[in-house]
Amino acid sequence: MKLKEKIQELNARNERHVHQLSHLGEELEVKGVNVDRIIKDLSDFQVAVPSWALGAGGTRFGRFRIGGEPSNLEEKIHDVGIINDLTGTADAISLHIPWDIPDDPSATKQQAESLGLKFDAVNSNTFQDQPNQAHSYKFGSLCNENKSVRDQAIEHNSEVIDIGNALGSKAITVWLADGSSFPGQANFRRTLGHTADSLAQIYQRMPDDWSMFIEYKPYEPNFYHTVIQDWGTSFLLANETGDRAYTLVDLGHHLPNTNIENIVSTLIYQGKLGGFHFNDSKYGDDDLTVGSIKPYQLFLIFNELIYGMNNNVADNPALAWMIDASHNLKDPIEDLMQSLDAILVARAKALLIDQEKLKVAQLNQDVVECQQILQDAYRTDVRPLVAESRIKVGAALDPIHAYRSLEIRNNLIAKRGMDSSASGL
Ligand code: RM4
Ligand code: MN
Ligand code: MN
Repeated sequence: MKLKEKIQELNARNERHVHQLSHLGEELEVKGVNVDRIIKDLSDFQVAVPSWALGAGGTRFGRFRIGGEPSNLEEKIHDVGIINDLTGTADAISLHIPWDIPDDPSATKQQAESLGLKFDAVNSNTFQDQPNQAHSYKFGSLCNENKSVRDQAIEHNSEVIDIGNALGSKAITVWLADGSSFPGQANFRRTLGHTADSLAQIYQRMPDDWSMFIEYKPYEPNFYHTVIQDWGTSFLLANETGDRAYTLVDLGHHLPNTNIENIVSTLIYQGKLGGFHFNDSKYGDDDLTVGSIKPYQLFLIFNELIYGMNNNVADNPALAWMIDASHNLKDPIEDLMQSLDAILVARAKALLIDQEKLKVAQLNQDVVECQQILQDAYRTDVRPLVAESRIKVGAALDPIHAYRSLEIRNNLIAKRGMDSSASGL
């Protein structure tokens, strides 16, 4: 029996869900909420899974095997197919080059299509040296003072674009580790200038219908200065690079307490928000499960994302959504499904915000009422809506429960063994 059919069998036992949904539906209708519209929005919402997320993640101190890890791209795509069947929320893969280079792009594309998957933004990697590489990125890549190093990094990005193009991707994400660890080591102006020049050259190599997403991060791996340290620097570079260059916001790439929802709002206002990497963090780029630490922040971010796209004065394009987490302790498939669920929960709560009422309260400067409106939405248990959005597209009412009761990890271990390992960090 196919996984989809097994899911249907499990979904058939759903009396509790039916009861919870009708109860919530009645409550929300009294408030004037269009429940079907929200369920449809959630069913349609799709988030890409990066190819590096399917294996056990590691820290610089160690890595612990989970068993049945995918050891090649084909197996990784297969695992994303499992996640998509169970959740109905993950219809795309984001490839990381060179960790996952397809030997035969058309066969890879076909395999993905047969599982209902497509390829989202491709990611380049100039933060590690690869075997037989002529020049080292030890002192930076696109920012490097040495032109040969910059040219090599530009060439790599160009190859990534070619691979992505063969797979049907429409965007490249550039995240740079470039910077310096000691004061005086690098010249800020020159490194930024080199980076701008290099990005412009990569931009030239993109097909006309492609976009470039420029990611920022305040620190790590460099600890003194990062060339693209914040959204302002990314925004500046995106503006200089071209119309199809955008800023990418990764939730973990901010100093503690940064108001990320404010950043999101400003970028959409300028039509420059291109992509979004979901994760959660307590300290830095922790790459933890979405919604595991700051679910209220995620809700506030979704509020701005939804408001921004509903009031899209600057024609911001549809966003590329991706989970960018690392799975050191949990089974990656389970962890990714928890993240996808948290994303839908936050989105559903944000969709409940009565924007008209909020605007009136804001204009009346009724601070208490503004907070009531947000918290009334946030405190609603929307899980029945999220479950229903999955059932509607043939995915599992409860993905984790389905995954466990169908013993999917054990089946993968039986096929791939305990010691298989995936490429990535
Ligand atoms: C970085 C950044 C990038 C991701 C790498 C693996 O911190 O978040 O998006 O490609 O990690
Ligand atoms: Mn990221
Ligand atoms: Mn990161």
